[in-house]
Amino acid sequence: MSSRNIFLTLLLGSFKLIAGMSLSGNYTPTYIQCPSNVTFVRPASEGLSDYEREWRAKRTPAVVDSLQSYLKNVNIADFDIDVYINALGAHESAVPVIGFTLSGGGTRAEMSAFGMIRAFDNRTADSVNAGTGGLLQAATYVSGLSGGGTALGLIAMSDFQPLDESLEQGLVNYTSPPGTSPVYNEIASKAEAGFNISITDIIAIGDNHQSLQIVNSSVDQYSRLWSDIQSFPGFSSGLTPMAILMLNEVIPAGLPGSASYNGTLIPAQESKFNGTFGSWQGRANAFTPIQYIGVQYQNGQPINNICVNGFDTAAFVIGVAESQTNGLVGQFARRDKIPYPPNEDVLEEEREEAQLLTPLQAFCMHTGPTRFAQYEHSDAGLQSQTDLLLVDGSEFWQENPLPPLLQKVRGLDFIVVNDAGGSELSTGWANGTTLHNSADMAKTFGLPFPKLPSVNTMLNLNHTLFPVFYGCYETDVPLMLYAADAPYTEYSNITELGTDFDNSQISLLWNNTLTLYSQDSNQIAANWTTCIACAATHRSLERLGKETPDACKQCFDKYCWNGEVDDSEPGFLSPSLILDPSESWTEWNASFYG
Ligand SMILES: *[C@@H]1O[C@H](CO)[C@@H](O)[C@H](O)[C@H]1NC(C)=O
Ligand SMILES: *[C@@H]1O[C@H](CO)[C@@H](O)[C@H](O)[C@H]1NC(C)=O
Ligand SMILES: *[C@@H]1O[C@H](CO)[C@@H](O)[C@H](O)[C@H]1NC(C)=O
Ligand SMILES: *[C@@H]1O[C@H](CO)[C@@H](O)[C@H](O)[C@H]1NC(C)=O
Ligand SMILES: *[C@@H]1O[C@H](CO)[C@@H](O)[C@H](O)[C@H]1NC(C)=O
Ligand SMILES: *[C@@H]1O[C@H](CO)[C@@H](O)[C@H](O)[C@H]1NC(C)=O
Ligand SMILES: *[C@@H]1O[C@H](CO)[C@@H](O)[C@H](O)[C@H]1NC(C)=O
Ligand SMILES: *[C@@H]1O[C@H](CO)[C@@H](O)[C@H](O)[C@H]1NC(C)=O
Ligand SMILES: *[C@@H]1O[C@H](CO)[C@@H](O)[C@H](O)[C@H]1NC(C)=O
Ligand SMILES: *[C@@H]1O[C@H](CO)[C@@H](O)[C@H](O)[C@H]1NC(C)=O
Ligand SMILES: *[C@@H]1O[C@H](CO)[C@@H](O)[C@H](O)[C@H]1NC(C)=O
Ligand SMILES: CC(=O)N[C@H]1CO[C@H](CO)[C@@H](O)[C@@H]1O
Repeated sequence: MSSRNIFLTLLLGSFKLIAGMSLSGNYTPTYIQCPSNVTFVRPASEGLSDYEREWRAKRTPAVVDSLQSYLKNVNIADFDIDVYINALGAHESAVPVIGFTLSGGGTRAEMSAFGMIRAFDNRTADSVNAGTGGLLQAATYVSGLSGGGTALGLIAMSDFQPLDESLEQGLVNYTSPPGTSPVYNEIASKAEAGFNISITDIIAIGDNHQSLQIVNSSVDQYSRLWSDIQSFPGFSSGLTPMAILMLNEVIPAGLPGSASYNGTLIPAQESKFNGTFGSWQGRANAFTPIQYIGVQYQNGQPINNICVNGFDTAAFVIGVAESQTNGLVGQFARRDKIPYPPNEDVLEEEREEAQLLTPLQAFCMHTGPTRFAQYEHSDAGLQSQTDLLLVDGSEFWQENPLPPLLQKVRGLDFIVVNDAGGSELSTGWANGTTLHNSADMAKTFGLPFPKLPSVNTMLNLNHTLFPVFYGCYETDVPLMLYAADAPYTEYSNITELGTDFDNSQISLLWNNTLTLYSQDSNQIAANWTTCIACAATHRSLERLGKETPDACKQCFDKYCWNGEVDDSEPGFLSPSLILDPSESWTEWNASFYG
């Protein structure tokens, strides 16, 4: 993964491999006869799928067990954990539903996303000592988008193996491989089999080859499927959270709903483990099993009963989710909003030389067969399409994959929003704009969202430097912990396209994230980690009709936004290291990369 600076090199020359190479074919889907016992498309209006409901029934008792040990470690004063845990045993519907969202933002967001998962993992001794470890084990959902989706892909495909182990085993590997690599055979083979090839495939193969390995196994990483996750021991027994990727869809040019010649981007498709692919709102309003997304359906059925197996390789699915992060050719989907990148001519030449039939625009996003043609529950425009165009989840001026976790049918009580987008301020720090974008989208779709302060207020009250809670004093919305990436022990505003980090640099960046989430083991903010536990259990206690513990009331007073407004013009955010303000960015930069 993360070999982004070699992207162009690999792109040029890649398709020349098509002629005369021996093709391994592992990444290539194959045509099969459709299984007869599958419901190919189901309407979103049916609510959670049977599978998700069954999985939740397995996850819930594991969440209760995990909460018990997490709460014992955190210790909320004068709160009887055993009484609470017993109450949950008797009232399953009161068990808190906790989720994490991992933002986009390229390599920098990947580092932050890994650091966040690690910071809440009870298998990370530092995190347990700092008072945050264990919340991951109590979480039900993790969603990711773009860079955060890449990180989540690795994590989920390892069945939530502890990240320190993945780092040690070389799965988290940010060392650029030398020169061009022969893996492009894989793409050529897929093209020869008649599938459209796009930038997504190149990213899939170029970026995801290390992270999808199984250490000491001969299993080919490119043949591993996204849908394999449903059979992993941790996931299938309800011991790890469900991972969800957020993608975006483009309405093809010339079709109803597309306002532009170049296609119109629309949001919030989701693609989640075990399974399903589709959207709750927007246009699909339906879901389809991800195993069978490689062929066109009509009216909810594959045409001529022909299906495709192996289209949903993990590399490819993650590739779609991160297809903007390549930086050089990314953002094509919104080319109607920004100028073409300068290298378009080169791309076009390559495409022609390789005799790819895919038009350039389609080449720049995944163009695949639609599964919603003539499907009565989908939008009329989508029903009339033959292809579905998919792009990076971040390409809708959003960075935080919140929509999947805001769905009322999932009933989220508490969401930790890890925002490492870094594109808002020129220094690479956040000002809250993309969180507002999520709130706007939620409003459009009628999804619950806590009230937010304005961007100016967020900056003036330091909400993007120190994590903060939203929604504590509201009902019917999930409580939200908003944590923008900020410099605690390291200037983590590294470039989105960064590569070539060794393991010790990665560890330093992960430590920055842990320091943020634990507020340096509560040294920066007294009782902070207690407050996370308070927020995680708050809605659950409300459902049980229990009083909010005094310790929680006190910490909410300190760390929840209480409606205070300061809309004055904020100063420019260019913070020093919170733990060591004397170390300038220049000094840090020299020593970190030195
Ligand atoms: C469908 O049938 C196949 C073959 O009998 C079986 O392996 C598979 O689990 C079944 N799938 C479902 C969704 O029941
Ligand atoms: C972490 O949590 C899981 C689930 O509650 C538990 O089984 C496991 O023993 C815990 N591990 C550690 C190291 O605390
Ligand atoms: C990381 O990737 C580089 C380049 O692809 C490779 O040389 C190195 O062996 C990998 N590191 C580990 C620990 O696997
Ligand atoms: C992989 O194999 C090597 C050499 O036998 C061994 O040292 C290492 O522990 C193995 N790694 C894993 C994760 O099994
Ligand atoms: C579509 O992209 C082309 C190429 O950059 C540009 O000339 C054109 O203005 C775009 N169309 C719209 C409607 O934005
Ligand atoms: C490939 O893309 C073109 C549009 O660019 C589309 O017409 C065609 O149906 C696609 N083919 C497949 C196999 O998805
Ligand atoms: C916040 O970021 C957005 C997006 O980059 C920018 O347009 C806006 O001017 C910024 N506002 C402030 C107050 O920093
Ligand atoms: C914001 O943080 C800065 C740096 O830590 C501090 O100097 C300032 O007083 C804080 N402002 C508020 C309103 O907390
Ligand atoms: C991690 O950060 C903490 C501050 O929270 C610091 O005390 C510790 O030395 C750091 N660890 C490493 C390995 O840098
Ligand atoms: C931390 O919480 C404890 C228990 O509620 C309380 O006694 C103490 O005053 C709090 N400390 C601060 C600095 O708020
Ligand atoms: C990172 O942030 C610091 C201030 O916090 C700033 O001085 C530096 O220029 C930023 N680095 C980059 C690459 O933007
Ligand atoms: C929609 C779908 O693929 N559901 C599958 C999820 O995983 C379980 C367990 O492997 C299967 O039984 C379901 O068919």
